[in-house]
Parts: sequence; C-alpha cells; structure tokens
Amino acid sequence: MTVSATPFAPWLGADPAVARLLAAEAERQSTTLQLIASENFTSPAVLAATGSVLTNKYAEGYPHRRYYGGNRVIDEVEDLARSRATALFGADHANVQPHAGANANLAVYQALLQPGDTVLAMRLDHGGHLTHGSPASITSKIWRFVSYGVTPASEDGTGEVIDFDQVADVAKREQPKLIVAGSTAYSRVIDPAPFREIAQAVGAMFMFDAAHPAGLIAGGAHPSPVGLADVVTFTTHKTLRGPRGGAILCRADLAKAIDGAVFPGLQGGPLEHVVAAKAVAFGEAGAPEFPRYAAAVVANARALAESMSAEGFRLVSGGTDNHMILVDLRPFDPELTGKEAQEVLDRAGITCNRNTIPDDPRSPFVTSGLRLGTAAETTAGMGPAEMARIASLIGRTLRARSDEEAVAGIRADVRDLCADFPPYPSLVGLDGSQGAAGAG
Ligand code: DSN
Repeated sequence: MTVSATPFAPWLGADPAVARLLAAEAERQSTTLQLIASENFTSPAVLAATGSVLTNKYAEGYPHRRYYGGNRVIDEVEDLARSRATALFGADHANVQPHAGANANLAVYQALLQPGDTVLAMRLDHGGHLTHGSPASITSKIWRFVSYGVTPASEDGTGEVIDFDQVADVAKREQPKLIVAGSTAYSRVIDPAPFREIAQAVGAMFMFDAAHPAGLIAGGAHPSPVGLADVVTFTTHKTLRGPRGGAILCRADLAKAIDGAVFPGLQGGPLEHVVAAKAVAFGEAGAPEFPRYAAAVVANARALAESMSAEGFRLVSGGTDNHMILVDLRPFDPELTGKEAQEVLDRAGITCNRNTIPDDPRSPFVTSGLRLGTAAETTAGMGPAEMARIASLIGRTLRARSDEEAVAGIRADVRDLCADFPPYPSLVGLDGSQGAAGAG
C-alpha cells in the first residue's frame, strides 16, 4: 500500500529523500492511533491551501496597507480569512497572522501590557501553558506572573477543577492588569463568565486563551468567551481542525493595538498560504455539519474516559467535558511514569503524550500522567465503540509493557483498527498510484 503525503506529492519526485519522509509520516498517521489532544487531521482542502503558491508571496502589513507590491490577491485571501473568523465567532475583529498560539499570546501581552505589569494565569503544573508565565518562557522575563490552580482532588471525584475562590483571592491581592483563562491540560469546560466577573471586580483586562477548545466553541459544544473576554486567542490546528497557526479575536477598540503588536511588533511577513488554509478551516467550521463533529469529539472523550476508568485508571477531575482526558497513572501502577507509558504506547502504535497532573511529584520530563485527546480520531470517523477498544488497547499495552512480543501483537491490533478509519482515504492508493485529493 502506498500513501501519498500531500496532493502535490508527484512533484516531490525530484527529491526522493523528502518524498520518502512525507510518505513515511502519512503512513504513520494512517496506521497508528493519533491521541495527542492538540492534534487533528485537516481536510485535503486545508492541505492544498497550505501547499500552495501563496507561500511565494511577501505581504508585510495588512490588507490594503502592505509594504510590498503585488498583493491584490493576497489581500482578498486575508480579508476572506478575517471575515470568516469574525463571522464564525461573532467577534468585532480578527487578526489571522500569528504563526502560532504562543505568538498570539505574546502579541496580546505586548498590546495590553507594559513590561513588569502583573498577569494572573493558570499554574503550568495545573494545566496552564508555557506562555502563561513559565519560568522557561520569555513571558515571565517581561511580565510578572502570578497564578491560580485547581481545587484539591477529592474522593467523590468533584475536585481538580478551576478554583474560582483562589482566582478571586489572588486577583484581589495582586491587582493584575490582565487575567488569563485557558489551559493545555484541563478536561473540563472553562466558563468565561466567572473570569469576566473577577476581572471586572479588580479592574483587570480579560484574555481567554481558547487554543484547545476553539473548535468546540465554534461548534457550539462549549460556551463562547467572545463578548465576555476583551481578547480571545486560539490556535487553528487543534479542535478547529485547520492548519498549524494562531489567531486573535478582539473588540473593535483594541484592533489597532492588537494588529500593531502582531506586525510589526512581533512578526515579519505573514504566512499567507497558512492564512488561506485558515480561511478554509473557518469556512468548514461554519458549515452545518461542524457542530455534529464538535459534539462527537466530546461524546468520544466521555466514552474514552468511562472505558479508561473501567481499565483501572484514575482520571484527573473524574472525567471530561471536552476533547481530552488527563490520566493519573499512579493508582494503575505506582511504578509506571508518564514517560515510560508514552514510550511503550508509541511502540504499540498508540500516539499520546505524557503530562504532569496537578501537584505531580515527578518532573515535567517524567510525569505521572498521560493526556489523551479525541479530536483527530473523531475526524477519522471513530465513535464510542472504538473509544472502548482504544482504552482496552491502552490497558493491555501498559499491563504487558515489559513483554515486547505482546506489545508487537497489540501493534497489529492497532493497525487493524486504523485500517477501518483512514484519515485520508482519498490520498491512499492501493495499487501504487498516488490517489486523488478530494473528499476527506
Ligand atoms: N503544545 C500544545 C499542546 O500540546 O497543548 C500547546 O502549545
């Protein structure tokens, strides 16, 4: 079986080394389970826009205010992406140029804050992101971050949710200029309303980092922060299922500051091929079937959570409301680290990432947890029955982790499961042909 890596793979004949690597990665994505919560399978249309001639064009500036000639078509591309983004989320203004979610966050800080200003954001070891003030991130070197976390774990499974009393207390004590909601490893709904209330009470601005739930918000499965937050940042490649990249939504009165902070404040020329692919993704997320996808992602995460619990795993916060679950491996096996689990699951063809759990006694490089997401395999067509099979495959792998023969057997089962749910059926040629880009 050959798998064509992109609709343009035939042109890679001149570079067999890269062609081989693209095909190998396409094969990996089609024959192993993709459970990384921040990943997805884009449509062939998104792939096509990303691999297009728009990559050739310099377009520093914004539509109709560029520093280079020849941007008539590019202006239309970016206008289309901006208008689709604002329509999709009901926002006044969109900046679609951030190369990544991290850039989007940095640009917002730069637009709204002075160096040294205080920002209140989620603790990294409770699920916050690097750009929420990690000591390793430039953000903590420019601004002063204080943090909130989740409530302690409780026997009845109701703990490990955002501690809004703590958010309010720290906000009152520290008087931040900006409060940030959002996380990379939190499996519950993040309600923007209490954040907004607390921000208003202390006179802070409010930024909602929707990197993970953007697609769930667009699909109506999660509450929208637009209209409550002053600024919303998000990535386009996670639950939103677009190309890798970031974007910012804001009120009209902040548009100039936000745009100036992205370019020339932080970035140079925008990646207009990616902006075109963002436009495609915004169009797809606005289509009538997208809410069904968003609901299915959440239903699959719940089914996976239930089956993982039945396998003997403890779930942080007791379950999920979104596209991910955070697994505490310690009750399953106190000796098993997130690092070892990730590595043996990789050998079994189950791709996921180790993750710290709240108050993890192990380092972020080792961890006691695993993060699993359902956005990608839901795109590939899997449902609750497949989630139960996946939980069983994970349990079998981790129980048999020192038995390489057993792990190889599970790898074969994973391959069989994936064969029924190819992410790019239109790019797979069973007869050695490249296949045709088309329906996904
Ligand atoms: N690395 C992303 C994630 O996996 O959640 C966040 O930037």
